Amino acid sequence: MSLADFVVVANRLPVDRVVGPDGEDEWRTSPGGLVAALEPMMRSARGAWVGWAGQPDIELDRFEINGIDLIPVPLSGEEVADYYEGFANDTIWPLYHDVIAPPQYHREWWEAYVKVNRRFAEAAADVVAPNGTVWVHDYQLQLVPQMIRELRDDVTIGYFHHIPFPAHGLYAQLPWRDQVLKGLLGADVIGFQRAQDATYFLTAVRRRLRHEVKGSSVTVPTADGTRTAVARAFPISIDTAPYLELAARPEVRARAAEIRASLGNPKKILLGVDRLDYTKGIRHRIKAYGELLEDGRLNVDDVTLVQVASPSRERVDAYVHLRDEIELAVGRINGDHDTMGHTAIRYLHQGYPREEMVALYLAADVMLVTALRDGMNLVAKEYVATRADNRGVLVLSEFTGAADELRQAVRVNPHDIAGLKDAIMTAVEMSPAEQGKRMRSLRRRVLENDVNAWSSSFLRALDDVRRR
Ligand code: GDG
Repeated sequence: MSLADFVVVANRLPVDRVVGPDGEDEWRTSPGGLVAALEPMMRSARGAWVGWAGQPDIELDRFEINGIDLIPVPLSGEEVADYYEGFANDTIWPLYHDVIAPPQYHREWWEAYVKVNRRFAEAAADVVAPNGTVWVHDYQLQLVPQMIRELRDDVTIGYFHHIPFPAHGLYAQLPWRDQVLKGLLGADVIGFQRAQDATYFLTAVRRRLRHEVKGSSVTVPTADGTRTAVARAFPISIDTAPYLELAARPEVRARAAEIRASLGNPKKILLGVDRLDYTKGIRHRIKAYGELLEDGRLNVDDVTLVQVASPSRERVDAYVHLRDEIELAVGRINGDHDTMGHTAIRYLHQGYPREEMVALYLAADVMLVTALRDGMNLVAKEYVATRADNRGVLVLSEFTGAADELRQAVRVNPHDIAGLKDAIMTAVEMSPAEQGKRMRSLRRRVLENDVNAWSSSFLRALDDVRRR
């Protein structure tokens, strides 16, 4: 088996199984910013990607796609239920998003999490070349850094956390809080989205494990002395090139005009694009918008809210309830306000190809990002990247990682419905000159700090550690 100098470990492999032209199953790379950012590195440095192929109960051999070596980690149906839907998405996800939904603590989920994390760690340790580099991704795999270190002391290990890290008062709820901190501290560099996340993590390390913390460095005791782990912010971004390219394509621009026309050419189109998740503040957004129609500050002949809520985690109870609540609210608002020619909310519980998403961004006068808690929020950055016309307004929750960077957005606290209503009105009524001024500054920020800048800066930090 050939070894890899650079190994990415993530819950999912960057591929989807599709039915090919002759009815045969085949694999297609799933496009995403992470893949785009890592591809050059993967190709130049004998790279491999360790992850689950997305289907339970299948054993797959190592395979190659577009020059990337893929190492599938098998999961049984029960492990998907306990490790993935259970511990990752019903314990860690709600706890780390400030308990917007109550986290469920179950010992058998934790046991599955430990077992599956070990499987990922072993797969990575088997494939990494001597003195190679492993980059572990996200909250499904928090124990993997330390597990790899125990198996392979020679490799440099990075970990990036895509979601928020909670304040100590909340984190302390986790029955396995010390084990998770130790798991993460197996990495040489632990990256977070915001400076705040890194601070919360370092506070937990100091208070729970009593390790010495100086600035962003932690002194971690080892069997034969100590080592240093660094925890700091590396705000993630998007691969801007495909967004710029799609936004300039005549057929995508024509599609944007077609979308406007099919909604009855309202004066203003408001847009929300989210996975259907309770962290995204979709209910708060819809409530504020419904009240604006009710109050007569907005009129259904002039505005439409397009809400794309792409299906997500449909076997987790909290998501089933959320969907019911949102659909009840949408139905009520539309029932009260729709006319034959105009709808208040065009609600779409569907996923779309990227071309259609870009057409929607181009059609939207106002982009509503009202997350209650969000590691970064890439939708905000995608909207900004596509607006080469320097028009459009981004309404952005201060509880997103993106808010640290996108200072020229209209900032909101989504819990404050009155404030959210005022922010929506500010966006709807903003003059073109003001839109242009803000959008130019937002675009500069996103175009200069794209996903390649993010991965380079993380890998540079890892390299610094290696040299030390
Ligand atoms: C996690 C963190 C952090 C959505 N619907 C469709 C579709 N999307 C795309 C969006 C965007 C991506 O999915 C969602 O990214 P977000 O950042 O908004 O949110 P999460 O999925 O929660 O991601 C988050 C991120 O990791 C990266 O570190 O920013 O905070 O929670 O790219 O465009 N894409 C297509 N069709 C859809 O229907 N093609």
